[in-house]
Amino acid sequence: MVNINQDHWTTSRWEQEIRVRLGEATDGQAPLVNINADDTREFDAIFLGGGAGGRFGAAYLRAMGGRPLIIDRWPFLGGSCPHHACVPHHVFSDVAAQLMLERTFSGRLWFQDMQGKMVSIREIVEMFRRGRTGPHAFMNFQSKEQLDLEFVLGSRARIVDAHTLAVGGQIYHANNLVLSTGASPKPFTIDTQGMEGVFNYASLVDTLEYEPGPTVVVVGGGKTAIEYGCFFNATGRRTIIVSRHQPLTMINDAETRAYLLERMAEQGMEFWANAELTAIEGDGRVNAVAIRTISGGIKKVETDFVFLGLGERPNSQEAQETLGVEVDTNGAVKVDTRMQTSIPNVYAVGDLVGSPMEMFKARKGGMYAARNIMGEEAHYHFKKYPDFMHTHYEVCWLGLGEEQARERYRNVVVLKLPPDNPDGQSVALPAGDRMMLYVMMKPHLSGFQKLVIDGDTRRIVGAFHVGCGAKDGFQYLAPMVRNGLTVDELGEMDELFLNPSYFIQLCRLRAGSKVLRGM
Ligand code: FAD
Ligand code: KPC
Repeated sequence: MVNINQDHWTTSRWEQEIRVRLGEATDGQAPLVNINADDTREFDAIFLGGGAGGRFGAAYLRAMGGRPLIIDRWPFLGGSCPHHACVPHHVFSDVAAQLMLERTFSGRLWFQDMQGKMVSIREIVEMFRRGRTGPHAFMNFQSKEQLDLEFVLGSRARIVDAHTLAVGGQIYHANNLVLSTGASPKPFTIDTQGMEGVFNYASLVDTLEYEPGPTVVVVGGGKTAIEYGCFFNATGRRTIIVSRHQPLTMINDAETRAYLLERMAEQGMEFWANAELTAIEGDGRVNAVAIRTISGGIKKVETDFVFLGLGERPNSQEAQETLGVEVDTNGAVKVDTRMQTSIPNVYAVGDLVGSPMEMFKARKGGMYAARNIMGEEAHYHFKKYPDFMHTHYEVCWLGLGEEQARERYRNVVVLKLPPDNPDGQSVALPAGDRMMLYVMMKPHLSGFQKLVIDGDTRRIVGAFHVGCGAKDGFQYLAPMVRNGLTVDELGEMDELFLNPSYFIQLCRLRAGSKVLRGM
């Protein structure tokens, strides 16, 4: 066992180490141990899994004066997010947005002619695979040098009991255990074992070694399916989304959904809804799939690339078998508002405790577990949250959609851009950052935004944004809306004009009237 506690590696040194370790099989390697031998205290908690939940939980516990230990099978901290989830998803979504711009203005201004041009998926995946060790290295550097965290990395841990873990021949004890082992892609109903050419978000970035052909079939209708589908489409490939239900149901406003679906169709996306992939054909490598369509007939599609976006399943099996923690029907570990499982001194956080599987929930769950372990009584009351996804655009939403608001309030007022009018498609608004070329040359692609208001109380009850750059704003808008933000208060704010979301100025234009009117 090599203890690197007294070494102070730079990010470059970390990157070098991680690259070597990722190139080798994880099991069988000597773990990377960073333990302060001079600290004789018992660990307050072992965090099993050093992803968003484990790392933030450990950092918080340390900040409170406690002693956490993180154990992770990967040679880096940060977990799925930088390795095969949020970070590649954002790389691919950036590529999709950029390529939509290139294709829309193909041959105009300085844009190259993109007619019939297919961009390499493999090159983009390889670029990410090389680049991801940068964020990995920073996570280790920050955790050790700035957050003063102790950890054991690069080797799978085995749960012995509620206070004990075994890693690489060593035993580690702690007063508490925080399970933060995340989730994995859900298996498909069809057995795809040994069939090359079938990918999920993890295997895509870890194993793609060939250039996919001109047709991509994506299975699923959730965020990952649509986001990755838009990326494949933007590379110039025919992209068919096969979903059992209607796509984009997570966006709870019909007009916003319609705007997105129309624009995706314009980019060439094909939605085969109420359909099912029934067979994957090929001798060791996929060459075609069979799809039962909405009409009940079976259609065969030739393809060498199938992407499964079926959602995730919590990695709870080992904790269930060894500790007996209670899980729900989806395999999510059951926790109370203090993040305690059914077993004393065992906590669980992050994707392991079920949906929504989002970074903020994993990180905050870790923080609440830490506070409780450190003797506070702290309850995580999960609230409605702002959400986002990518198509070729960035899409943000919070609160009630217009239809939901009309069911609840008798006087719903809507402020939106572009406005309803017979030439609606040609209105060059909203006009915001990264959308200005569309504004000038293809106005109907310049985005969509909508504020839903209860006209009687003048309170904002919902907000929707399609375009680019509004995500930051939505983070801060959400708690204000929860606290009763009114049109008048929003109209008082100072906009950084031109800004991606026009909510402030739209509110100011109407706030003067006692009886609110829409626009
Ligand atoms: P993880 O980060 O998965 O950490 C679990 C850790 O446990 C891993 O490091 C693993 O190595 C370790 N582990 C498991 N078992 C063992 C064992 N036996 N021994 C040792 N170590 C073990 N969320 C957002 O908020 N924004 C996004 O843009 C976003 N994009 C996403 C895109 C995709 C494609 C996917 C799939 C998810 C995305 N998410 C996004 C969700 C986000 O990635 C997760 O919510 C988050 O990573 C969960 O963190 P976690 O700590 O619960 O799990
Ligand atoms: C590099 C980066 O910020 C994305 S990965 C974040 C992992 S963690 O900070 O542990 O939630």
